[in-house]
Amino acid sequence: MIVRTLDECVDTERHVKTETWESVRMLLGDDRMGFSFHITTIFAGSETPIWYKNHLESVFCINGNGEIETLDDGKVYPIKAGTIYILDQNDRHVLRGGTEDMVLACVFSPALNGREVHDKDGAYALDEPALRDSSEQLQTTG
Ligand code: 9YT
Repeated sequence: MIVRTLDECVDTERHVKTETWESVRMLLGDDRMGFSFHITTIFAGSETPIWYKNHLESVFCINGNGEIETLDDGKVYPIKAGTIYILDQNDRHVLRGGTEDMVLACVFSPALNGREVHDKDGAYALDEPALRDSSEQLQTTG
């Protein structure tokens, strides 16, 4: 079994920061689960175009508010604590932070490897290198 805490992962290699969001990647490809798990914060008032061509993603809102627009049909869905959205069609979308930061629990399949950030289309490549130092995996035993 693997046990980690959010506090142990914050401000390590697992913590990826951009202008509109930051994400703490608590479970990654080298854990060999077939999916990754992240706690992501979408900043209030921000807008992020995303198109995960290579990944499926499910996103559960823990706190805050915002909205998601699916670009193929122009539909806008509010997001608040308790909402899940499931990108089962590799849907092109825009994620907007609301009046406060939106805290999300995200699952990606296949797993991310560590340091991915969006490319020009808002996608992650499939061949990103894994985190380099396995001693930073913060695995707790015993
Ligand atoms: C919800 C979402 O897709 N946010 C962008 C960041 C992503 N969740 C990640 O890399 O952790």
